[in-house]
Amino acid sequence: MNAPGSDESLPGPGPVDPAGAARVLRAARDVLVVGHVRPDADAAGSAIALATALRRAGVPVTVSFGGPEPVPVSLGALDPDGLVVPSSEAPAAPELLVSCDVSSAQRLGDLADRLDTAGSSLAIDHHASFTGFATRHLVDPAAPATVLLIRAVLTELGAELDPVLSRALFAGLYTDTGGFRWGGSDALRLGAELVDAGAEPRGLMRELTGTRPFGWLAAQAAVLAGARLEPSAAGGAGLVWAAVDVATATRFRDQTATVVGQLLATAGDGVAALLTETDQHMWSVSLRGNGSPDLSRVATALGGGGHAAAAGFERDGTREELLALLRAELDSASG
Ligand SMILES: [Mn+2]
Repeated sequence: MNAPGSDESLPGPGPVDPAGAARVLRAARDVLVVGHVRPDADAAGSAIALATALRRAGVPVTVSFGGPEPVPVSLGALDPDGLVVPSSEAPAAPELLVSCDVSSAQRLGDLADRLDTAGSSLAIDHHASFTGFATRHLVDPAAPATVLLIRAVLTELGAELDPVLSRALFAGLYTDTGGFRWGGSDALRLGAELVDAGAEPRGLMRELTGTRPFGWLAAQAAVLAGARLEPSAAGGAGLVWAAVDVATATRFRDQTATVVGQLLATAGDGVAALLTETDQHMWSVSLRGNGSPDLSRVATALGGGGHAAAAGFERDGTREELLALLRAELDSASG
């Protein structure tokens, strides 16, 4: 019989189930929990919920997100206990690195070096494009959000849902399912459980996405006025794209994410792309579609990843160079 916490009691490298992940987490004495760079609500909510439960279980834990970009201010609403530290303050060599909603090592940003310095790593993710970068992984591409996998791990850890955990999980669930448009009855059941445990959707979503500076109206109008429709792209399904220049992106850092949804609403059965210039000739591209062509395949070919209907990548170059690459990959994925 193995002593509690000894390595012999832990699952081996490779895939683990939620119970196996919980055993790895419970045995750890120094944990760094991270999400992907420029975290969305699924990455941030997953990381904060898991870290909150671990801290309550007496496991020393820090949360961080890879820089150089700061964490979107609005996600502070999910972190009332102040668990998140800047990546410059994240432990240099944690015993255990846990990544939430991270499909590839690149998506760890400047925290990717922790894969080498940490004692071991555990990835919890739902991307079809997950690359298998961690020592152990709990990955289910059928899960509509990483927070559903986190919920299963919390159950194994014996964590009781309360308003802090529920708000963090609900934020990820709501946003990654497109407001429960997909994810089916599992997502709705978890949503009901979280509301019963104290997630209050109206106030929460207003804190996360519902407020904008007044100046965003004019900036958004300019971005949308520059949108272009290319009917013959994506094998004839069409492409609607718009670009956010670096000045607008810097000024309205947290506010641009919803624009790609507006583009998609006009794309019919085609694809929407929002190209955001995060730095001179450095682009972050969000892709949205209807499941076909497979945007995960398109984004992966261009250095990113994601899901069939929602994916993204980051790349340097001119806007025209990126569009040319995108058109070519969309055609090849549509063929
Ligand atoms: Mn996600």
